[in-house]
Parts: sequence; structure tokens; C-alpha cells
Amino acid sequence: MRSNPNIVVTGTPGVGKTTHCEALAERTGLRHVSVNQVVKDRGCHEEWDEEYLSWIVDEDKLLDALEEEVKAGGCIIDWHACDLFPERWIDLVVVLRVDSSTLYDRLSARKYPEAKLQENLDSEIMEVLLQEARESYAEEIVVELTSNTTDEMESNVDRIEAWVKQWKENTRP
Ligand code: DAT
Repeated sequence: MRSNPNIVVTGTPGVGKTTHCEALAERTGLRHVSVNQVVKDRGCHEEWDEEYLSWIVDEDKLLDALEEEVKAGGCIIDWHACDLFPERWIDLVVVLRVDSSTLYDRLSARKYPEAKLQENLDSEIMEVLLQEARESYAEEIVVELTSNTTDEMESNVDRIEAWVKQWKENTRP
């Protein structure tokens, strides 16, 4: 039994996962696990995709690399996918959402190649990550939150922090 919960913060690139996870880690003392960083540092990838300028992830290697840390609890897992994590590992799934125009501005600022930018905009509009979360986890642990403004981000972080406190109270032996 974990004494700290595991939270997945997911959503299309640019929605604000890293920003939320860093703020949450500071507020809750849980660890920010940047899956992109784990993929790079632990070599959990196949080849480099030149069109999308990103690694093609080896999911088996990635799960092996994360297993020990996540099973111990207290992880805020930051990634643009969530369906590979076993349900028993995860206590809350936060899906961040943004308006298309906001996402366009954020991804343009990152100088994403056109194909990658368009694919991510389509993915956000089609709610791909939200559907993935809903198909992979129990309805009651999936929460959709908007992340267009700093005020929204602050309110999201407050809300998740309160959830963590409640989770700990409920699971105290
Ligand atoms: P992600 O990790 O999902 O790719 P990020 O945290 O790196 O996203 O954020 C992308 C950019 O958008 C970054 O410059 C910070 C900004 N941003 C994120 N969430 C925001 C919010 N709720 N309000 C204003 N700016 C935000």
C-alpha cells in the first residue's frame, strides 16, 4: 500500500503539464517525474523521428525504468500519454485542456515543425488524450481541467493539492 498517491498529469504538448507538475511538486512534496527526461536519460527509445523531431519511445523499457519509483508512490507523472501505466499504479489522472488558439501560440513559440504543430492541434480538438484517459482508467479518477491562464493554473494546483491531502487522510492506517 502506498503512503503517497501517484498522479498522472497528461494532455497534448503545450497544455501546461510541466508548469503544473513543478508547482505541484513544490506544494505537495511529491516528485515530478518527467517521462520525456526518463526516456532520454535511460535510453527508453528506438530511433529519432526526423519529421516530428522526437524519439520513438520503447514502452516496455520505459515501464521497466519507471516501475520501482512509481510503485513506491508519491510520483507526479508528466507525459503526453497515459494508457501504458497499469491502473493499479495510478490514483488520479489529470487531463489538462486548452483552447486551440492558445495552444497554437504556445507551440509556435516552441518552433514546432508544421506537421507536428498541426497534429497536436488536431489531437487537442479531437480530445484524444481525454478519451485515452477515460478508456484506460475508472471514470471517478479522471479529471479534466482547463489551463488557458495563470489563474486557471493556480486554481488547478490548489484543487490537486487539496485532493492529495484528502487522499492521505483517507488512506492513513
Ligand atoms: P507541456 O509540459 O504540457 O508541454 P508547459 O508546461 O511546458 O506544457 O507549458 C507550455 C508553455 O505554456 C510554457 O511557456 C508555459 C505556458 N503555460 C502553461 N500553462 C499555462 C497557463 N495555465 N497559463 C499561462 N501560461 C501557461
